[in-house]
Amino acid sequence: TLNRIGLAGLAVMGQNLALNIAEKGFPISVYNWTTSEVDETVERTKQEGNLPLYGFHDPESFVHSIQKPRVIIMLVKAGSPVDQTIKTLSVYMEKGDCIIDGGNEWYENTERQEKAMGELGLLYLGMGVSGGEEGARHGPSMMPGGSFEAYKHIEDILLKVAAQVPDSGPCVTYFGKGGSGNFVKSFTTGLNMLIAEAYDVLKSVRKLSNEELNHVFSEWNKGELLSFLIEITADIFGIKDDKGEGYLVDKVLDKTGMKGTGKWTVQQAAELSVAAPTIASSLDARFLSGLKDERVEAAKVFKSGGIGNIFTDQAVDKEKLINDVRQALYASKICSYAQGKNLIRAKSIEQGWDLKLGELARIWKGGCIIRAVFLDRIKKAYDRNPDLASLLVDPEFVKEIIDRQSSWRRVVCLAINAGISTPGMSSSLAYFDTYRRDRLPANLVQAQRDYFGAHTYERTDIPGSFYTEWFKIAKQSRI
Ligand code: NBP
Repeated sequence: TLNRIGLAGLAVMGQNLALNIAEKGFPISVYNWTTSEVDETVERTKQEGNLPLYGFHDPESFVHSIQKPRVIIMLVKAGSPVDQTIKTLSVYMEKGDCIIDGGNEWYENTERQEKAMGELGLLYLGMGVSGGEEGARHGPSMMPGGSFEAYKHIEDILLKVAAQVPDSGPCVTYFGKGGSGNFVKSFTTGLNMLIAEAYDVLKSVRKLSNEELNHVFSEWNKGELLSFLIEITADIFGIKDDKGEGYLVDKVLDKTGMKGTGKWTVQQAAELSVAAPTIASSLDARFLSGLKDERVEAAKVFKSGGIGNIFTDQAVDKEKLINDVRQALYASKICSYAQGKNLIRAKSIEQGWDLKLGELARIWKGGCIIRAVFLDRIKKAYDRNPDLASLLVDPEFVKEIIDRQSSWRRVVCLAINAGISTPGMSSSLAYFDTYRRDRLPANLVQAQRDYFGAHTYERTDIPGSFYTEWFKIAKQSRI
């Protein structure tokens, strides 16, 4: 008998997703171009309860072992491995069969593949899969985009395999046309930087120990900040160094790695003219963290000039500070999501994807790295008003920001005075303070532009476009 589905690419994600699919009762064929991974997966299947998973060492028998119309999920590295895998498999596939790329491919490549496959009569889906190894094995969040017909072939499997969240259903939905699923997956929020800033203020200004930080973050994870990232942050502060004294976090080099998703997000924001300062500042912070040697030198230069690293302030009330930092983190997080949502909406309009922002928040609630109760609030905001201009003006969020703004300002001021940079929290606050003002100093910028470049300006009182000979008038009136 033929199997219901196939999966090619048996590294971490592929193996675990294949086991998950088999466990949900869908017989699956698996293939990897290096055959040892095929045997390893089959072996694991035996250990995990004889699931209906069948290994194949050559692409032809793999493809022919699957029911028509065939559906094959690929989980290989983005870029040329995807091209090569498609080339290898598609020669044995027939009209109406379907390939799904479950990897982190850039959305434009997905659209290119979809077009090329269409010419061969094959259907194509780009499906972001979130949740890492754990998610893939026990329930990921999945973002399929592309051919709706292809989605329908596999919908029953996806609904069972996805993370299941009580009261909100499986964490999967058909996203939209083209590369929308991949686009949304590659998008980042900069939240881990905001959390790192909260840590910095508590540790550097008020000298909280790792034990205290472990306690603080565990408490935070019981309230409005409850999320995967806060949970793992609490865990990190509790882990001792296995190679020496003290805690592991203090031995980790302060240099952040990058996979490119932050850069993509910021590039897209710039191209779509969407302000995303919280996300951009997180990317900049990563760039600066990479200059470890330069920073060590700079610290020496300024220390010898009399400016130490930071100014601690033990006089600050500890409990009050912890409370303020929690509120500042929450308010900044609202700004980060407001920017992210506006960016996704602008892209959806540009591409004609018709993405539903509320649905998007729903399917992120389980499995994936940003799962959070917070997403429920976002979903409700878009349920109340699907055309919401910004999360910042949803009545519930307005209330939450107003309640938190004094704490937020206190934390940013404290950090500035202590000489600690909090780029995410500060730029979020600047974003909020810019967005909520009905009159900005942009009048002066526009006047300058008209002065030096005759770019014209609009007036507040009379409709139309105006030009003034600023230079001529100024020359006459200059003192
Ligand atoms: P990797 O991203 O490390 O990719 C390894 C897989 O690609 C192996 O199966 C490997 O085969 C295969 N491969 C390569 Br490399 N070159 C190939 C080629 N030319 N032809 C055919 N196969 C080739 O694996 P992963 O971490 O499981 O991730 C898979 C996808 O899922 C990636 O796009 C990744 O970005 C994405 N993703 C990963 C995570 C995560 O937590 N790891 C989370 C979410 C999404 P080989 O073993 O024979 O070399």
